[in-house]
Amino acid sequence: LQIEAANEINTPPQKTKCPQVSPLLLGAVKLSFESSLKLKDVEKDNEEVNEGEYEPSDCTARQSVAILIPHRNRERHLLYLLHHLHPFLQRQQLHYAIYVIQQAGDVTFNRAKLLNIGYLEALKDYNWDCFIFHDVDLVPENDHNLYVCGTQPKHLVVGRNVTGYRLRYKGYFGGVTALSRDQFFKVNGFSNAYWGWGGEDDDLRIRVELQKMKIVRPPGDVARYTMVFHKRDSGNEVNRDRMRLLGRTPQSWRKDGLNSCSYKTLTVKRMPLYVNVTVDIGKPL
Ligand code: UD2
Ligand code: MN
Repeated sequence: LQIEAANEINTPPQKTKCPQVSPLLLGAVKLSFESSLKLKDVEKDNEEVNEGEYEPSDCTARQSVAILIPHRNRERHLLYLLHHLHPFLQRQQLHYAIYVIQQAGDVTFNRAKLLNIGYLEALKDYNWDCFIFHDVDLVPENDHNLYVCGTQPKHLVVGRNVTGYRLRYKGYFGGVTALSRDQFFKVNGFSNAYWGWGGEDDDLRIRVELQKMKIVRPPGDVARYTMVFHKRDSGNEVNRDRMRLLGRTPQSWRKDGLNSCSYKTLTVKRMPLYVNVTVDIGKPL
């Protein structure tokens, strides 16, 4: 009898799967961008987050999701995003972690390559089901925009404040996208060849289409974002080669992507609210 009683104490309470629709969702929320906001405040508001990672305590999340943010020199934007994204993801009852992939040095920025690296590095920590490729300056306005993956790749940004909340062009695949581990692997990730601004998102769309997958989007009233105002960064000048590169994607995608992504990890810092991976990604050929 005593042994049985002891066993009972040691058995953790069984968690059930989180509900299909989280009861915590709020819908459209008013976003704030206070210039007085400090990292310490955001850390204090999110004490249940451990080294960028969180899981619901009372149910088992339906998906494990890695949020990948390419970054250099946008600290203020990162702070606003962390401030809004942590509670947003928790209301969706997800098991998630946020990774910030930081390009070292000042050679031309390469968003796509940083995101490939994020995928490869995050998989060293955990076998994530789903990856969200996320611009640092886009804050989701409505938590019905679910950060989970489905049977097809998803584009989560239909509209932004700066473009009148309308899709920029047919086939537009920029800003925030959700691909499962397998979907991203199947397309060999992003191209590593896009240095500077533009084209890399269209390249990913072509890869997805070549695999006969179809991009899906949530309804326009849900897939809304506020983009924090910014000018073009120095070190991220328009990529004048992008049209030529896009023309070659059907020939090059098999050799240019996850399987050819070479880089040097300089540091992995586990901060309270995110994992910071700083990398040397080399320079354009
Ligand atoms: C658009 C797309 C973006 C990407 C880009 C072209 C939307 C909403 N976004 O963004 O996904 O396709 O065009 O490359 O359509 N970054 C830094 N530091 C830098 C430069 C860039 O952190 O110095 C990161 C940051 O996460 C930023 C992202 O790269 O959000 C895209 O750069 P952007 O915001 O300057 O470009 P934008 O708004 O035209
Ligand atoms: Mn932007």
